[in-house]
Amino acid sequence: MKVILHVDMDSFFSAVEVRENPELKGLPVIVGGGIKTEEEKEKAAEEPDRKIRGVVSTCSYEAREYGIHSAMPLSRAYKLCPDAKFLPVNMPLYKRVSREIMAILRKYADKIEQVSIDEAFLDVSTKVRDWDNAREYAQMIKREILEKEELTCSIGIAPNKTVAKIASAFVKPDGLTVVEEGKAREFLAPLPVKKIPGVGPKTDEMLKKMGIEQIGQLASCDVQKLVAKFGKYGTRLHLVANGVDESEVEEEWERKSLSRERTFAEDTRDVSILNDCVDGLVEEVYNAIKREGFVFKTVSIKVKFEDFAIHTRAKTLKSFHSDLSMLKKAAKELMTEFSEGKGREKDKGKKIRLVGVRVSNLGVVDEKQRRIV
Ligand code: TTP
Ligand code: MG
Repeated sequence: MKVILHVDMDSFFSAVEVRENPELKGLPVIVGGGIKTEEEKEKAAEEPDRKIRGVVSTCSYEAREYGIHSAMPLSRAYKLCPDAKFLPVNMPLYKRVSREIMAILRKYADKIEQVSIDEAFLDVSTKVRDWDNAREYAQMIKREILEKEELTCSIGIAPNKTVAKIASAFVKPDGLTVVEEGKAREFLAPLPVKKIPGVGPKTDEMLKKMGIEQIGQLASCDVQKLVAKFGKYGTRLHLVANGVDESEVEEEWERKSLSRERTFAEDTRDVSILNDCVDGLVEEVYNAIKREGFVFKTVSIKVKFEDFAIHTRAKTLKSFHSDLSMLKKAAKELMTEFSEGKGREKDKGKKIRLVGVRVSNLGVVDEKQRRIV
């Protein structure tokens, strides 16, 4: 029997801030901004009200009641709740807490895979006797994190990773959801398809057009129909909807690349739309690598044409970089091949459906020693 836990901390950055400043308890707390590029510093000097620069990284559940969420511009959050406590991102603090939490989790797992700063999969198959025992085991983990770190988390328990991840989000904050062997289909059936990790607004809409809103409908849909629409991804969607996921918990958490992509509402060849899109994706990728403390060597652009043909172009730099201007320059250069029709003859004149920006060949800067590891 395989038993997988997915542990995800509740409103992580803001919960850490509240722990450090208990007077914030029960208040709407918003963490965001504080990523200071040279460009941002100049703008901030002109406009000293820091509250309205940048985006929300996360916010407390009290702030979520006002409709505030991650990635929302801080200016909008400020309008929705001007009395909220606005705090800048204090990454070194959250990283330290994250390391402590991962060290606690490691003791409980046969194998552990950290997926982001505040979440991890644990394979506990040999540690528990049955599903009731797995629940008690997860309660022990929650207790230890609460006692040692004064933080709550939500845990999903299931026979595989994807179902465990969906289960951890099912009850939040401070949740614990167990999906026993053989119960995954039943658990997933009533949930909206966008609860499946990786299903974004575009896929959600395409599925809606096929009359599929709940995971149960996806599970009973003819897999060939899904393949016709989504290619290989259709097969994966169908398996997941049926509660099937064979992927293993991978011990070493090594992020190999980081990317963002966007599908246009309408296919386009408009150079200014394409360039704006690349700029936006570059900023998102940049924020993500900053957040996770990465430096990069390789930048790639991916383009999907209207006929679904996918092409990529990559550029590898001589050394590691972490600056926005370098990323922007490389991405722009690569994009001109597509946007200005300098690419392959047979792609000329085709409209573009999707654009992606990726950084790979990643390194991590060791803050103490200021070197790349
Ligand atoms: P999440 O686990 O997605 O969010 P959360 O822990 O704040 O809230 P939840 O209770 O819903 O799990 O992300 C973990 C941290 O990563 C989050 O605290 C802040 C950071 N983050 C960003 O900086 N930007 C983002 O867009 C997201 C989604 C997260
Ligand atoms: Mg979280």
